[in-house]
Amino acid sequence: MREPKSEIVVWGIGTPRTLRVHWCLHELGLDYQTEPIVARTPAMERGDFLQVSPGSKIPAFQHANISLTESGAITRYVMDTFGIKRWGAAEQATINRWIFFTLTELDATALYVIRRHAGLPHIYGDAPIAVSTAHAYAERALAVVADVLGDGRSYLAGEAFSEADIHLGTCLDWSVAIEIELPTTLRTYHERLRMRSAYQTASRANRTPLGS
Ligand SMILES: N[C@@H](CCC(=O)N[C@@H](CS)C(=O)NCC(=O)O)C(=O)O
Repeated sequence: MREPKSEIVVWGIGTPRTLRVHWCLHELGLDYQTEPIVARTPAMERGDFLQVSPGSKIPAFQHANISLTESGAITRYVMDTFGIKRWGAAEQATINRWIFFTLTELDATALYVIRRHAGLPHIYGDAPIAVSTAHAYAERALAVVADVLGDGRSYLAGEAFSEADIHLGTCLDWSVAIEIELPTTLRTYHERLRMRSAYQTASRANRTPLGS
């Protein structure tokens, strides 16, 4: 196993999912080292990367003796290990609910289906019906979170920012990039997230050399 040059190492830049990890670390003001692996490039076959991410997926993460993949698991670990705020069980359950909802109902079931079958058809196959139903499914999932935020709260868990906002915020970036129209409530919420200085510095850290 390679020796990390600093205590925390983030593998991966350039996607909404890698942004989640950079953003979380910047929210907590943590120093870390970036290994700028870009999806679907030869770097994803490097032996040192595959030791940390055996499935060849970004983001991946190292701290002390732990290596992790899965953006949701990484942000949870970072918050558990370095976060100052401690939530009660009911609050944490609400946060977990929106993390799981965002990662399964919005990311995996809708946005990634669109990405695979509209954005990368040469790899995953052209599937126009899957893409159009995934668009409808994304809009349905977005309506659910718009409804939650519609009571005027600032963040998913109320007035305090949590990692659930990192996951939803990056999915909103992704939705906007593929021209899904957001309900007004989500546009306002999205703008609130984008104004955070940690979001802005993390976005710069997550940029690929080509800015794509
Ligand atoms: N569920 C994983 C998804 C990871 C994932 O699919 N990452 C993409 C980039 S966003 C990737 O590594 N793609 C390269 C490939 O599938 O070969 C997470 O949230 O971390």
